[in-house]
Parts: sequence; structure tokens; C-alpha cells
Amino acid sequence: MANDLLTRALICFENHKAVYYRRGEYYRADFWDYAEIFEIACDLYEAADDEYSRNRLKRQFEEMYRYVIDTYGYSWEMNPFNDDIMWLCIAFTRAYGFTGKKEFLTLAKKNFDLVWKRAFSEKLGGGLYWRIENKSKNTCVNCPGAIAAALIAKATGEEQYYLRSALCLDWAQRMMFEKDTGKVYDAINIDGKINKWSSTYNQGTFIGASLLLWEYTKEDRYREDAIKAADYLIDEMYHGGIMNNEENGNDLPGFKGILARYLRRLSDSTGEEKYRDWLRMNADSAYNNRNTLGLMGTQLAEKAGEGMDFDVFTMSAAVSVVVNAV
Ligand code: 7K2
Repeated sequence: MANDLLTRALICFENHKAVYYRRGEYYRADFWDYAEIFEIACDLYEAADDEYSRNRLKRQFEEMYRYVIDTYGYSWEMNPFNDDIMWLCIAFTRAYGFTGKKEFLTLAKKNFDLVWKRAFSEKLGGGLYWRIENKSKNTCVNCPGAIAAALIAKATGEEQYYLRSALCLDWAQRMMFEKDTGKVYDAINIDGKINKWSSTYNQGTFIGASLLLWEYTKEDRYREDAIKAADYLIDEMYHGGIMNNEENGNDLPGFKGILARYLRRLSDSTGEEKYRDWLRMNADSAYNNRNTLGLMGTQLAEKAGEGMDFDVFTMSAAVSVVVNAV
């Protein structure tokens, strides 16, 4: 069973790669699309149990490192989105864990530090600003920030990164989290107005950040929050059904790929099968709806269209769902 799921994951990842990937580049992936597709390669590395697949992925990580350096350089401060930088820091810290390549970790740490310096403040309850204009504080930078910091702390042994991780997550928990329901809000504006919209990626990174801090502190409240956020997503946002939305917009179509990663982690660390079962149901649906190129769309209950004019990020979300359902 697990073997079949792994084979299916390897196939889906390769199908996506065959269409979009050439020597470190994912065709037309912008900065954060790229980071999140990079993370799917990391997820597959964790799922794969054979040396061949793992070595192949290690070579891909090296190619991606070179591509990032050639395209964006060593320092990413020209990117005004603090969240973008956090996503790529996460990807490189994870890839460091698989390859032992010191330069991956150095790159992640350097760029994490520059975001921290320019984006952290006491205003609006603490936490990081979303962009360089300092107009709002968003879940999409603080939860990835908490994840990046916890991973860097683990990789370097430098305690201060756990402190930063906790600062970001505690902000999200205080300002963006509805404790009774498990709903995670999107952002707070500089004028104090809160955008209460909930989304797959914000629920997902809140779960992920909570799990990492739970693993470190063993404080039950983190684990409880993660479960609350996951239950809200499955029961309230999807009523236990298939994720069949997020087809519109530049960023939305890739969101559920981020969620999938952290539901898998939740299932692994709590032993609760419910989350993986739900992911598997979604993965089955996506897989059964692939097109003739083997690509899957972001609406997991709809047949994927034919043709190659689909956006690389859109077509990556279901790959993550399939990979993380292994
Ligand atoms: O407003 C933020 C966020 O709070 C909200 O959840 C999403 C909804 O939109 C933006 S975040 C999306 C950005 C991510 N970084 C790269 C940018 O190009 C992109 O706008 O979609």
C-alpha cells in the first residue's frame, strides 16, 4: 500500500518536472512559487526510501541552489516581500538537512537575518511586517517565519532562533487565531483592521509552526492549537470533502500544496490517522483526474485540462498533495 503510494508520488513529481523543469529552473515560477515547488522536492525526499530517488533529488537541490544564486544572488533584499524570503529560507534549510551542504544553511540564515532586521517590530502586537512598506502584519509571513526560525535553530543549535520562532508564532496565536474554532485569520492592517479570511496555506503554516514548537518545548498547548486548526480546515472549510477550489488568482492555486505538507506532519507526530486519510482521499481524487500529460490541476475533483499552458505553481499543488499522502 505505502509502496504504491510512493510510486505514484514519484510519478506525479516526475510528470510535473518533465513539463516544467530544466537545469534548476521551473518554467515561469516566480520567487515564492519556486520556493514552494522546491519544498515539494523536499517532501518527496522525506517520503522516498531508495538511494536512487534520493540521490536524484540531491542533484536537483544542487541545481536549484545554482539557479537561485545566478538569478537572485546571495542576498535577497531586493525582494520587497518578506514572506517570499521566508519561504525560500525554509526550502534551503530543509535541503541542508538532506545534503549536509553548509552553503544552503548559510544562505538561509543570512536571508532570515535580513528579514528579521527589517521586518520585526513591537507594533500591532509584535511579529513581522509582510512587505518593506510596513503596512500590515500577515499570517503568511509570521507562520513561515516561525517555521524558518525553528528549522534554523535545529540545524545550527542556536537557541536564539527558537526564541524568534516563538515570537512569530505567539503573535499569530494571539492576533490571528480563534481559539474556540481553530480558524486562522489572514492579516492585520496598520490601522488595526483585521482581515478574517481563512485559507489553506495559513491554516497549514500555523499547524506547522505549532508542531515545530511543540516538538521543541513539549508544551501541550502547541499541539492542541495545531489540531484545532486542522479540524477547522477539514470540518468547517471543506466539510470533510475534496479540496476543489483556489483555481482563481495568482497565488491561490498553489496554497493547498503548503497545507498538505503540514497535515502530513501533524499525522506523523500525533499518530492521528484522520489527517492522512483525508489527504489520501484528496490525493486519490487528484490522481484520478490527471490529464494525458499526467498533470493534475488545483481543483482536485475536476478533470485537469489538456494543453501545456498551465501555470507551474497551479499544477504543483496536487503534486504536493499526492507526495504528502504517502
Ligand atoms: O495579502 C497577502 C496575504 O495576506 C494573502 O493571504 C494573500 C492572498 O495575498 C498576499 S500574499 C501573496 C504574495 C506572496 N508573495 C509573493 C507575492 O507576489 C504575493 O502577492 O492571496
